[in-house]
Amino acid sequence: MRLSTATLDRLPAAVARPTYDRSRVKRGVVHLGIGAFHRAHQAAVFEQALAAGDLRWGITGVSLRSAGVRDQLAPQDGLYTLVVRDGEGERLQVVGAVMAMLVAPEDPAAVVAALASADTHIVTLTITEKGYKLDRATGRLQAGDADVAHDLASLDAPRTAPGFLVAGLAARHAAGTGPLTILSCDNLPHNGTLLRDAVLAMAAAHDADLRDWIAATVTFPQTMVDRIVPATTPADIAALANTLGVEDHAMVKAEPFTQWVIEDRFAGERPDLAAFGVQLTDAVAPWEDAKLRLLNGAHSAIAYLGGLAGLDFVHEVVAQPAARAFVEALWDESATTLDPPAALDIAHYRAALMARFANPALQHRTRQIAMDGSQKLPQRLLAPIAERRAKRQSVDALALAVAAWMRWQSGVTDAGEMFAIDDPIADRLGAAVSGATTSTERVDALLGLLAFRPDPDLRSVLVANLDRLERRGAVAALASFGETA
Ligand code: NAI
Ligand code: CS2
Repeated sequence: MRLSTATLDRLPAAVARPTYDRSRVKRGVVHLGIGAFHRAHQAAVFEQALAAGDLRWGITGVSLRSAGVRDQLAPQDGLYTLVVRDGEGERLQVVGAVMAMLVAPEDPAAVVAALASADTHIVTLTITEKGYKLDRATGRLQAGDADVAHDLASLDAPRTAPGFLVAGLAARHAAGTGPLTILSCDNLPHNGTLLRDAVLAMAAAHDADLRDWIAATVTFPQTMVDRIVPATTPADIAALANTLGVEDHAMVKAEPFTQWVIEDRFAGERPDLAAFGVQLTDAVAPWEDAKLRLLNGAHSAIAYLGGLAGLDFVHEVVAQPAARAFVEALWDESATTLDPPAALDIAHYRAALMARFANPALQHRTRQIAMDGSQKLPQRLLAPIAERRAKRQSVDALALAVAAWMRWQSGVTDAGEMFAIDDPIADRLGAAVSGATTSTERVDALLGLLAFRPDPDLRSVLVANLDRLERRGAVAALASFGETA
């Protein structure tokens, strides 16, 4: 038996559930890319608005690519369980905010209609770093991408997120529908600006007036989003079924910590976000830099070094004293590149982060974080490296982390286990590795793909680190890092 409206009253009393009348909820939010993170983060905030009696904030969830999440949620009337877990215990909440699900390739017109609806005031996106279809070095739409080319030629049945947004905005413009706020919730620096650039470039290719109208009336606030939400596993679903007494195929699991910082620049209506824990501010960048460089930078380092060492989970990596000391050294380096907000105490933040990584109940896979490294490294590790090198400062820990990403591209762990590289430019990464005969050539070829040019000193540090990883492995590299640091 599945979780659904009909089975809600069978759940144990301790499980929180919607107390508002779902039949009266309007759909004020369209979310593009309804993966695990949205369900555990933004949807939990809109759920609070609904629970407080503001029934404008139901969500239309859109999958841009596959039907998987719709197929999980539809038989459950959009209901799913948010499982919040740490070493101390577990809190269960059935969330009712997702009122409708669309699968874009099945019915692109329905997605455009949802974006154009007068009820829709906010669009949120979690489409991963690669979903923006921007060449980050030039800031232009990826000319060689077939879906981008399709949407640049016609928006009759869009394929990309920028394409859908422009088609929806064109319909709003034509009908004189009210203003719209579009919130990128991906881990990208200046995510609002990047999304705005992509949307304006797509619009300009179709209609200069539309482009100007979007530029003048639609807002794309910057956001910083934070909550560790590992991919759900079949074992998670089976364990939850034991507790609930019904099966929930759409559950998500998350840590207790959650943070959403949004630039206070809404074009139209919004819920009382501050009342639900969202921080509204004029300056998101200092929050974003701290999060991307400390949390995500360490995450990527843990993923590649831990993954090479054969460790499956983040908490297993930080349980190793050498790895923990290395993460602290990485933070010592990255922290000097930050200009933290007054409300952020870096020492406290670091201690809290380490405790979050150590959460044994999350089972966050190093391989999940290792995905899409080409899209993640620039903001997490390369930006702080460039800034420290510009001041002639050492980058020993950051360089070992980047070298671990390079070693990972060989597709083999230190124990000889082969794996596939999961990255939108996996082909080019693989060719860069196999086409090079020395570690120096590999460093040059791989960094070239990220449009990053190291100075000569940095280049030799990277080569030495990659050499060490190739010859002796991640465990030895971490141990010797501790000896020399
Ligand atoms: P997920 O794998 O559950 O969902 C990913 C979503 O992105 C899916 O809807 C998928 O269809 C869509 N997507 C993937 N590639 C795409 C492409 N090329 N074009 C358009 N859409 C595409 O992953 P999850 O956990 O929901 O994370 C998604 C993003 O959310 C992350 O990449 C990150 O930027 C952000 N995020 C995730 C956190 C987490 O801990 N899971 C925390 C903070 C931010
Ligand atoms: C992780 C993030 O998968 C990754 O790359 O570093 O998704 C991380 O879990 C979140 O940013 C935490 O907010």
